[in-house]
Amino acid sequence: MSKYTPKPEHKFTFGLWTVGNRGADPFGAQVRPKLSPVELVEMLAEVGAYGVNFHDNDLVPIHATAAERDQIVKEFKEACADHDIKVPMATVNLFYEPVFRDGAFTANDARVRAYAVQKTMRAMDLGAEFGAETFVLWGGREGVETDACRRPDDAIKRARECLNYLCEYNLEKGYGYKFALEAKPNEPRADIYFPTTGAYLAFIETLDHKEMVGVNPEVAHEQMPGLSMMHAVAQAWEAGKLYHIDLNDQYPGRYDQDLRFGSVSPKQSFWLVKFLEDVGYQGMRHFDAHAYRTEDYDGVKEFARGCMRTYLIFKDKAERWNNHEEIQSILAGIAETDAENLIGKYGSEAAAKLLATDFDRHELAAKGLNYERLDQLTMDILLGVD
Ligand code: GLT
Ligand code: MN
Ligand code: MN
Repeated sequence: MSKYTPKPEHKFTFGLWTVGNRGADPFGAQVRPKLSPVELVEMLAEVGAYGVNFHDNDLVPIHATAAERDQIVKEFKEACADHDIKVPMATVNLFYEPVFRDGAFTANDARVRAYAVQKTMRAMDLGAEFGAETFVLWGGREGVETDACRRPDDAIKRARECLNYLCEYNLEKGYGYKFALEAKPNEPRADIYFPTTGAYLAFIETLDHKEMVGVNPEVAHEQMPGLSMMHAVAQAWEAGKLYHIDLNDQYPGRYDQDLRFGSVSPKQSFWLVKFLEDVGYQGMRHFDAHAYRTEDYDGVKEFARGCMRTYLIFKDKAERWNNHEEIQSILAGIAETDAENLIGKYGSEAAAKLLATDFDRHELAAKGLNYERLDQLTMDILLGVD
């Protein structure tokens, strides 16, 4: 067993919609045959994943009768148990059906908003049957093509009303879910509300049960507009709000590509993995990506294995980075030692002392920082020559 072999403790998960993606895009039809949820669980077990996540309708078709639903749930539970595959996260599809063409929680028609809340409550019931602890909400349709349709602050108020309602339902049912809100700037809408993880972090503070709600940042969604995923993740982590993460890859400035983790931006992916490992993130490492349209299901397995392998390679390299003598000595040289004395907590005396201090800005600016060397040492590790 190589050190890059996935193990349950790595908490690698995939959505049914990821390995089950059939390669359709806006310009072309599906290229892979449909696999059932049970077959997908078998595949995930084969490649060594820890868990599987699903939208309500990935598992139970929207037109299923109550009896069909129960049968599907029973079979899927058995498959998960037989293959030791967990269901750590559940979510709800509020974007596919035509009824959500104007949004779900933010739609102008109050009946659509109510239907969206009802559908979410039922999806929460479904996830709870599998012991899911995180409930992701991605508002893909919560946006506009034209701002003539509503004031964006009304959309925010409506989203808050729905979230508050769902938190109460969570409490009343005793489900113990943590909600994880997933941002995306655009696609499928021209503009989506709450376009970044930072926007959601600010919104969460305005909720009735903010302790129950965090974020689910996705690499592709931060990198589409050219932002740093790692910085978004760090802010979420520092705020105690990193409840889930969607790992994949993306060329900036393009449509949402959901490419294999690490396949486009290995350096940024390395910093991301290093961050998660350094801070001791205990949550799921969920790959929200899919295989190229060129692939058959062997290619899909290659894709899934590749996501996990790349994560583990970066984890290994992060350890190497942390134990690298020269890197550590450069870091020690740039570490701040006496910030406490210089700034510390505000007080009249301390402020007077600070105002009276002489700083030699030329001397401060003259000190080389050695970041070029630091970065090249990082590159050497990443390129496998150190
Ligand atoms: C959809 C989207 C993803 C979300 C999923 C959860 S659905 O595939 O592109 O980013 O995480 O709703
Ligand atoms: Mn995406
Ligand atoms: Mn996602």
